Amino acid sequence: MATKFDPDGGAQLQERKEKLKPPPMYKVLLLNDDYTPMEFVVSTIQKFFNKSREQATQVMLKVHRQGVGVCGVYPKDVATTKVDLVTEHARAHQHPLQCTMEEDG
Ligand code: TYC
Repeated sequence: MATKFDPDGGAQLQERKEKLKPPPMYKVLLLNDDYTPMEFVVSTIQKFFNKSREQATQVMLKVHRQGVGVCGVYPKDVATTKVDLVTEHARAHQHPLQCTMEEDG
């Protein structure tokens, strides 16, 4: 409805809202390797991705069998921090586990 204070009845606001996209989300991925112990991968997924032991085991087995698996999907800054923390944790324990991220969708 057009009024003295809003002559176009909110049309400009509506236009801007329609162009606003939600921020892109990023998948955090684990990659398989031949050396990192399965137990270390499971405990790492539990620790950094807030998963139960059962959920973490499923993700670990998927990575082990298929080469890659998704641990979670997050905004870019959160995903970047998770990749850095997991990589640091793996290196601190001298495992070659690789964690990376890619845009979702
Ligand atoms: N393939 C490893 C092994 O047999 C286990 C493993 C699973 C390593 C997942 C990395 O992201 C990984 N010990």
